[in-house]
Amino acid sequence: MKGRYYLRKFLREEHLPTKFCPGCGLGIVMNLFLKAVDESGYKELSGKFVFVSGIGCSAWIPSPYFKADSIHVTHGRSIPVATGIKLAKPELKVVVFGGDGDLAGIGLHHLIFAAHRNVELTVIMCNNMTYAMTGGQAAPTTPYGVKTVTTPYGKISKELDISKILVDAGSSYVARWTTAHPIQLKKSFKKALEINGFSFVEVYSQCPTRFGKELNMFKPVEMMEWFKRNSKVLKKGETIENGEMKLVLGEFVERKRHGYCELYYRNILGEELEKWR
Ligand SMILES: Cc1ncc(C[n+]2csc(CCOP(=O)(O)OP(=O)(O)O)c2C)c(N)n1
Ligand code: SF4
Repeated sequence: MKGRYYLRKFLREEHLPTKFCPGCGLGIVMNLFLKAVDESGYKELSGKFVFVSGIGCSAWIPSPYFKADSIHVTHGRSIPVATGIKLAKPELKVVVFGGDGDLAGIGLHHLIFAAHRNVELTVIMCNNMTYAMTGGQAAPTTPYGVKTVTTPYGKISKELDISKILVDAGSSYVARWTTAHPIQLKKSFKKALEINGFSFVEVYSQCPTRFGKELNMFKPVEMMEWFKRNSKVLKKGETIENGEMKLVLGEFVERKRHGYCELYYRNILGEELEKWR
């Protein structure tokens, strides 16, 4: 733990090591998120954060590992539960962790409406391009042409660009990186936690066990090198169109909008939320 003092602060050591496969990207996401929390000045998670997740490998990032209140809910339903928690306890940071299947497959409509309403949540979507926990079925995010157990002839639809949809839906903050871009990813986690509105960070994360083999990449590092080779960081002013490159990365939007919870308290309950900031 030397040099990783924040892990001791925020993780329940009795549950370590994690159950993730060796080389899985989810450990990188967990580590960088906790570093971002630490650098944002939080001394502890408990009493400040609530973590909500559905079902899937990615949903196991916060619990049982984080020293904080956390809840696992039905597959795909983390956003409505998180919204309810935020409305009842607006003083808490409510953070959702989930996979692309959970958030962008079965739960997609919840995600779009949370962005549209600008609910003050931070949502971290680990996109391993597959349903890893159940054996590697194709997800909406699986790229065109990739063979999986449910697309034996290769997927015949294009991957859904979730970040783009959530920019259009009205999110306050949207960014996308890969586990091979740790500095940018940590910075985006910090920004997402700071922003008062719906913030979304998508992370391409390697699943060597279930997805790597579909791409003939058997080592985690091969997938991370592939992320680097096949990605493009969007420059200021460029649009989020997926052109010739597969993985378009960057901070796609950062804007000020009133949050749903703030407006609910002001317009319906007649209370100002400023006192909690
Ligand atoms: C309502 C319901 N449908 C299906 C399942 C089976 N199931 C569990 S996890 C999962 C997919 C998980 O994929 P993803 O969210 O991408 O997470 P990953 O394991 O890839 O991190 C599915 C289909 C379930 N638990 N509940
Ligand atoms: S199956 Fe894939 S996503 Fe799940 S823990 Fe293993 S490597 Fe990670």
